[in-house]
Amino acid sequence: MQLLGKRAGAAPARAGRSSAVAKIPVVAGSRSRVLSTTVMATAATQVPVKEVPTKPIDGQKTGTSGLRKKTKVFMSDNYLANWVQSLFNALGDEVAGQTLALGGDGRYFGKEAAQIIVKLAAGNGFKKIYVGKDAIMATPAMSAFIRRRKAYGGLIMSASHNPGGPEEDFGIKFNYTAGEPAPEKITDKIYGETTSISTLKMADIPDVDLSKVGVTTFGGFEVEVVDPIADYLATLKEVFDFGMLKAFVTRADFSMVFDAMHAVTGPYAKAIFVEELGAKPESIKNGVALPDFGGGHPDPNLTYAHDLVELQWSDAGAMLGAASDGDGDRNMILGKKFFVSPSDSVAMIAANAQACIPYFKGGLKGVARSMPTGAALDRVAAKLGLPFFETPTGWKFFGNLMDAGKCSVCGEESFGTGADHIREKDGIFAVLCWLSILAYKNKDVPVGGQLVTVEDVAAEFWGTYGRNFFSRYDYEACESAAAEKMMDHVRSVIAASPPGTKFGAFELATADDFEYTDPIDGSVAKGQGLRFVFTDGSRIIFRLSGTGSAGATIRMYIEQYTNDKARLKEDAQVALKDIIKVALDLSKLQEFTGREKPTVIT
Ligand code: VG1
Ligand code: CO
Repeated sequence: MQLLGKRAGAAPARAGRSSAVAKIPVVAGSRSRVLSTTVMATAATQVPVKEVPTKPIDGQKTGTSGLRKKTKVFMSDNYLANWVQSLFNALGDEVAGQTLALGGDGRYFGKEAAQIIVKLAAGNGFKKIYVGKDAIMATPAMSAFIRRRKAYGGLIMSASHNPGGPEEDFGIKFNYTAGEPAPEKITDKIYGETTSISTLKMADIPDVDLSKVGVTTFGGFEVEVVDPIADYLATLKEVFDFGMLKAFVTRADFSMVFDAMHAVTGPYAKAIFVEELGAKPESIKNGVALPDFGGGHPDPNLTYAHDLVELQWSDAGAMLGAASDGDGDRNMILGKKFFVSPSDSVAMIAANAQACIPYFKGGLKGVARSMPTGAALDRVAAKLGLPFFETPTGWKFFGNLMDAGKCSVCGEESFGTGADHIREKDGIFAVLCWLSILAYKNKDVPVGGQLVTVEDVAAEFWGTYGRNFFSRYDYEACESAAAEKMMDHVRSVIAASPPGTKFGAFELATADDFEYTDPIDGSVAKGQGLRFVFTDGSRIIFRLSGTGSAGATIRMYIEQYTNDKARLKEDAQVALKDIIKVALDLSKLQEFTGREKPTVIT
């Protein structure tokens, strides 16, 4: 049965499942569950399986990237198990006899969650599960792992850039056969299953020791605990010239600093930047991964990566500064006293890729960015004559383009940069891209000479393409009703504003609620952001975040282009002052939310 259009015929049919069920009411203890047991499991795995009755739980709808809720919610009865079982139900017969991968960003509850998932995987007929040591695997590493090991898919236990710990967030997401975040046709189906779920299929096997690499077998089911770094590193070595990078990183006049924000990339950064490329151990800041990220917010932006920002704006700043998020898919790139906007970063990488990065030496197949992302990448596509795509927010929309060979490099303004070496955004990849660009541009500069800096690379790019000033204002944890009202108001402004309407000095070209038709499979995503596009190319966009776990986060995106040579180095907030005022006025954001200032400005 070809359920979801992938791996047709790859899964052997599930056969001979025994269904001798004996209901055993459990009366003792605090949990008033009714347990059932079956004696046998699938013919494929031959492990004993308990069929545990369960009930649907409200609100298990996947957001922009997986299901995210408060950790305590995830720890409550069957919350995690219901969603994972719903996923397996959605995948149906496809999963029998397949191999699954499992990892996470090491946040609080990950190890316990892993044990639950291992039992569900065995109970649902998978023949094997790979688990990252200590239940850890960064998001891009998981994508690489699925691809290299030809796993059927993988589960990532992470709420990404959201804080972790018992009082904060936990999350889970599923990546499919090409390593890509599950597309909406799967996540919609999972949600449907969560509303009618009645049984969990849990293998009756003991917890597995996840602290040691190795194989444990239960009947025909195998658990292999793996090094979470090795496969990812092997993939990165296929993309970059590690020899050239090492020669550059170890130059006496070069320095870098990477802030892992006490999140999953600590050990990856140590293995890759220090052990492979020879960076000094002290180049890694906050490199010890902690289950609560040291109480911080592991989001690499100018507000939350304050340690790094402070360092880079001091005289002790390194030539390259970088940070990554909870699960290692985001990146922030800084020079000395210089911030590279993520919308620019992806465009600068695309513009330099062919010359500087071996994986791209044949040229790019195409490029893509999410709709709110600044349009610098569009200019690169135009100049290089590349196919260009504008997708909704969220990495899942890039997967089809990459699978179809239409996109090599893509990015989001939200500190997400990636390429088709895997199917996730990739924080360390972005840092290696910048290292490659710097190494290439400095290859003829003698040690002690005038090195080409991050800022020089940006200035060169702006000199060629002009500059798309970009800023995003986040208003975190607003009251949901107020945020909805504001969005309704903005919709009414769009309805009342024909082309030609003046907003301050800006004349409207078009305004709409962004809708995307996937050029590969024709699927349509509606309601992806309210946008105003002005005749000079400036844009204002409003969206509600789909990754929060409580309340509403309003995102306001602002963009304006200039090719006035005198203005290229202007501060973005200064350059965008007028259009930001237009955006705040037209949305009445302050009036609706009571917020004077955003929580985060990028
Ligand atoms: C945010 C970003 C989006 C990104 C998503 C997941 O979503 O805007 O671009 O893909 O987070 O990133 P939203 O719906 O909150 O705006 V991660 O690193 O948290 O998986
Ligand atoms: Co992330």
